[in-house]
Amino acid sequence: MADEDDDIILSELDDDELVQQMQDDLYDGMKEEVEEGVNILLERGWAPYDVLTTALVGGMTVVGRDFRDGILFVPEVLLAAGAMKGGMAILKPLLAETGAPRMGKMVIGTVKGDIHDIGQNLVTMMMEGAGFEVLNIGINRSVDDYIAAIKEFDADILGMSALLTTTMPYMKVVIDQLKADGLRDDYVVLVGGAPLNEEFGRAIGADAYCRDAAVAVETAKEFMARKHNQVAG
Ligand code: B1M
Repeated sequence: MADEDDDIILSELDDDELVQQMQDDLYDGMKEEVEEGVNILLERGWAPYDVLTTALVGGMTVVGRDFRDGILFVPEVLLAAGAMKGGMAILKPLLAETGAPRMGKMVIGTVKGDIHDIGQNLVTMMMEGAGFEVLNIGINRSVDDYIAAIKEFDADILGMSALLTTTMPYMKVVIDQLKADGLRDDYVVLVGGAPLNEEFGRAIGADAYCRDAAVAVETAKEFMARKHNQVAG
């Protein structure tokens, strides 16, 4: 039996201590503990979005900093990512259950050469929560994958994610192909990912750069409202 002095009973911590402990557990890749923490915060009446941003995204920010500084390495970051996904899986149905009318359809995926998927999964969850239908085509997606998906899904919006400075230029390859195929004006193209910025979004010909999932939702709503107004007018 474990030494009880070393055991931390998550449910006995106050909210601040619990969030801190969850961030530590996420850092250490302790999926079950992170999941338990998520459930406790929800039971205490926290909004799913606040649990997501404060406890999970906050924890991953620390992981990212230490990964950059060479304190953490890929295997540890993978464990942290697994713990984050465990927490996100609990929140997903709650974020999606707004019962909002369908706002529009979006295809999203991470570009070729890039396997980071936490951010785009989060965008997917938030968009679904806001009433969008989302087809998430996953990671390492080629221009052909994107174009096939937007046609098949009859999407309004194409979302692309990139987390590496080496993969973000691929977004332009996709946009250029849309132009070459005469399809560019049929879709709103939104891009996001930690290394991007507004200037990059403009330079590659995207409609907008989205700093985070909440901005992606707001931006998508704005573009859909404009589209509906155009149709009505
Ligand atoms: Co990687 N990695 N990684 N990694 N990794 C970064 C991105 C890095 C910044 C770490 C660092 O050095 N500080 C660095 C990139 C440096 C650079 O390019 N300048 C890096 C590196 C170098 C690498 C490898 C090359 C490491 C190696 O192998 N030596 C390798 C590359 C693999 C590949 O893709 N080919 C690699 C691998 C990995 C893991 C597999 C271990 C793991 C990914 C696990 C997974 O995703 N399933 C991983 C992780 C977890 C990270 C960090 C730590 C965290 C990323 C994350 O999930 N953040 C990351 C450091 C960091 O970003 N601070 C890092 C949380 C997430 C919620 O945020 O993804 O930014 P983010 O998404 C946000 C917004 O950006 C925005 O909304 C989201 C939610 O608010 N957004 C969008 C994102 N996509 C959007 C799309 C939209 C709209 C908004 O469309 C409309």
